[in-house]
Amino acid sequence: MMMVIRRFEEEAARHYAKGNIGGFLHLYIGQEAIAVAATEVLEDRDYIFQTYRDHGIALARGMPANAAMAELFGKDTGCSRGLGGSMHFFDVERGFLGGWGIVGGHLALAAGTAFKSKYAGEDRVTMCFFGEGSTNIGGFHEAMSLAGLWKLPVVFVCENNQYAMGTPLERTSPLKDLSIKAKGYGMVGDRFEGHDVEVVQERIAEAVARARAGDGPTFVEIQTYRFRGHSMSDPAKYRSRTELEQRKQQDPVALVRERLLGLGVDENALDDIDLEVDEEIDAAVRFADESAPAREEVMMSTVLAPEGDS
Ligand SMILES: Cc1ncc(C[n+]2csc(CCOP(=O)(O)OP(=O)(O)O)c2C)c(N)n1
Repeated sequence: MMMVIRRFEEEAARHYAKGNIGGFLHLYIGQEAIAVAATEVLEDRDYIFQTYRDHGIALARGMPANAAMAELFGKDTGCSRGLGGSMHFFDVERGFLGGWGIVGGHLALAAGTAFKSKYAGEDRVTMCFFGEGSTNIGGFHEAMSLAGLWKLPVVFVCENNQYAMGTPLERTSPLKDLSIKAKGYGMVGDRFEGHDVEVVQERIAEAVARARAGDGPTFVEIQTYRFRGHSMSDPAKYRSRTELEQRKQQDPVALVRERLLGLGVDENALDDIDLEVDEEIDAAVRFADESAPAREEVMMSTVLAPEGDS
């Protein structure tokens, strides 16, 4: 799955450059271990929220690559009927509730679904992903405060990839360890590195178990790094080549390959998986390319209330 995400996004970048994808495109390359491990410990009935950097989590949650690529291409067969594009993936069936563009805004929505689950007595956990930039936004405070007070079944996952657009964390936060913030909201905090998929899975499972047992929310800070710019229009000049190269030494996808080889898995078997992934993504591009564009009547039906409705 980490390879699916990696190849999906490399191909998305290529088609963005070719002009086949419009709007914004924020890549998740380098952060894949988090999406795969975190969604692995959730049940199908659980809810997930993510920012605009949403392709990885959506794919890990089971969204078909076809529907994801078609959305990027602005096609009617896309997961949001081609109306949302990269930042607004949505898949109600899989409990993937977006794809949100307002930094910190969706944390309150996550507290909302968690409140609903608790109120209705449903065994559902909400997992909400966001960047470290969100932790300075008013919405973060509101959501964390109510979640802590009402012991809501939610896991707040801060993917600290070190930069909010071009601004490093030390220029926006007096804290290096963001997980300390959890204490102020009466919830458990955790903090760990995000490049090892097994570590992420083990640690995030603890937070999910806590929420499911009715023991309240957790704020998890996962330290990670994005290998590409903030979005496709960002050449990322605010960081050095050396820093980037050092971080790439901890490429989560390469680490898994190394580990599997170390365990005696046949290299050809891994190459076969890579080939299968290539085929899946190539097929998704063909599907997106050949699909019909987003339809005006669908767009109008989601923007305007039918005539006569008040
Ligand atoms: C309320 C709000 N302010 C500003 C922006 C512009 N903006 C988009 S992404 C971003 C940086 C967010 O960084 P972070 O939360 O660390 O997430 P990352 O992009 O690193 O995943 C900003 C400031 C926005 N979308 N919403």
